[in-house]
Amino acid sequence: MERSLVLVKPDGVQRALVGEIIARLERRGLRLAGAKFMQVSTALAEEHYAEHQGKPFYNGLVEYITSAPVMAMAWEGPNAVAAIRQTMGATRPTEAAPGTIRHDFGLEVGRNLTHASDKPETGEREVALWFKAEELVSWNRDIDKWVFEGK
Ligand code: D4T
Repeated sequence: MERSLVLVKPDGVQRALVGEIIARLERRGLRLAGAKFMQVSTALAEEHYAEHQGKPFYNGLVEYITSAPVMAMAWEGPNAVAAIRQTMGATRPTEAAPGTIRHDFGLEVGRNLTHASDKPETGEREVALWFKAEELVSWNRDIDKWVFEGK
């Protein structure tokens, strides 16, 4: 079972799209493992975006993610990382496929509404960065056997 960090970024929160984004992930069949509504510190933003340090958009990225609260979540499921990135759509909203969140609600890469982990290893690392172990819930959902083939 893979895990991915999902952030509804400040633009998604300010535009009241938290429920819409959660609903799309729930309907996909993914299972929520943790969630918290929070103001991101500069230190956490810098650690989260460490791989982009030195790039021209890095400062804007840190300013954007700390500019208002975010909804931070851990979602899980088989192939969760690929499934969630598909539901989010390409990083640039104008390159995102119709029906994806970034296509349906976004226009600019610097206001692309969500973050999702890009690889299973990144998912584990990012969930551990954003959540303490006791903030994550390990549970069996009654519908799991109708969504997860191996259950
Ligand atoms: P995140 O990390 O937000 O889910 O985005 P992606 O995984 O889809 O894309 P990324 O790591 O390549 O970029 C991280 C973040 O930087 C912003 N960005 C990116 C930007 O403002 N200008 C750019 O040219 C690029 C490439 C958008 C997402």
